[in-house]
Amino acid sequence: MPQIFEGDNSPPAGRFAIVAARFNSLIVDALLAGALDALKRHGVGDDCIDVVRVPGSFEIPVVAQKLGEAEKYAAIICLGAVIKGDTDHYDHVAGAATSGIAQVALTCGIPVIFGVLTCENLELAQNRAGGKAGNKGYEAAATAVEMVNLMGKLEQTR
Ligand code: INI
Repeated sequence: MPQIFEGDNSPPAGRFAIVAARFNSLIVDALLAGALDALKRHGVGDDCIDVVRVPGSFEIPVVAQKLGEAEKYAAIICLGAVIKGDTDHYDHVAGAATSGIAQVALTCGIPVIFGVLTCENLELAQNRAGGKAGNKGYEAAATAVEMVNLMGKLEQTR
């Protein structure tokens, strides 16, 4: 039998940072509430969570990178909502946030979780921020917990 490594939902070790955009704050505040709820349910105390607010999703990667470089956090959870408008601004903001967040994860070597909604309209975003499609902020934080536990297990094999 091969050895299988998988993260689980047990209370994770270490600190968590959440970087949340203020743009589309009605949506992002709901994602943030979901993320905090998930961390609490997984046994992460408030004293182990730092929340950093940034103007928009475009600003998330540089702040996530600064937090990652500080080597204080087990994971960083990025929350934002990019909603399509009349111009192609959406594509630029969504693309920069997506590739920037992915890059920070690889540069810093910790889980940097992509909890940025990219939606055609407000209704679709509402569905994903506590509506009928669940709360993607909650899911992002649950993913962070699983990944921290997985990284811990992989660390033990070194
Ligand atoms: N920022 C978002 O987080 N979501 C959006 O939908 C959005 N739109 O559509 O413009 C948005 N723009 C602001 C952007 O993130 C930066 O804050 C701004 O461009 C300054 O750098």
